Amino acid sequence: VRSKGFILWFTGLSGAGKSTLSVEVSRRLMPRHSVDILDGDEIRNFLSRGLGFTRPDREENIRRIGFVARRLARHGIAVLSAAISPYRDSRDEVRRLAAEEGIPFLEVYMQASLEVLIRRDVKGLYKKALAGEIPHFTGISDPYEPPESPEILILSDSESVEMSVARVLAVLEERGLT
Ligand code: GGZ
Repeated sequence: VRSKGFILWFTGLSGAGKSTLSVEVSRRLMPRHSVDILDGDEIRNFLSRGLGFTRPDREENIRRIGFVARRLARHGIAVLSAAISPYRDSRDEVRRLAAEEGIPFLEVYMQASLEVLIRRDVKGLYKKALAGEIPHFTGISDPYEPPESPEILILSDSESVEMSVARVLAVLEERGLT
């Protein structure tokens, strides 16, 4: 039988590890699933070109990602979305629409302290944001609303990627999705 589609929705601040974890999880799913990653960066270059970071633009971005994610999941694809998706209402709307269609939706909250993100600052974005050079930067000059009851909570400050991957896969297995 063909495996069932689902949506794994990663959410969290820039640098919290959404892209890394989604890539590693997708590698592990690949042998048994068709997998697609909808990554913030890539989506903004193609599907959401021209959208910025105001609340309405972020909401529109998430609406589009949610739309594509549901389409793909309906066709049996394991969809991994990796966008900051800072607004609870936007995420809950994707969740609601997925539920209406019977598509399993699992929110993965990549929790990371700002302190650690600022210290790591892999792309130098926090430094710029703190200097006021990036307006509406999530966590610095723009809000992030953490999920209240994510299916999976990743403590990205303290957990290894391998451990996070194992925990995501364990939840998928529990739900009969692997
Ligand atoms: C947050 C920003 C911003 C602002 C540019 N705020 O870590 P990155 O660099 O590679 O990924 C971030 C990405 C965020 O886009 P998303 O589509 O994930 O955001 S949302 O879900 O809120 O629509 C970051 C970069 O773009 N970036 N400006 N102001 N992140």
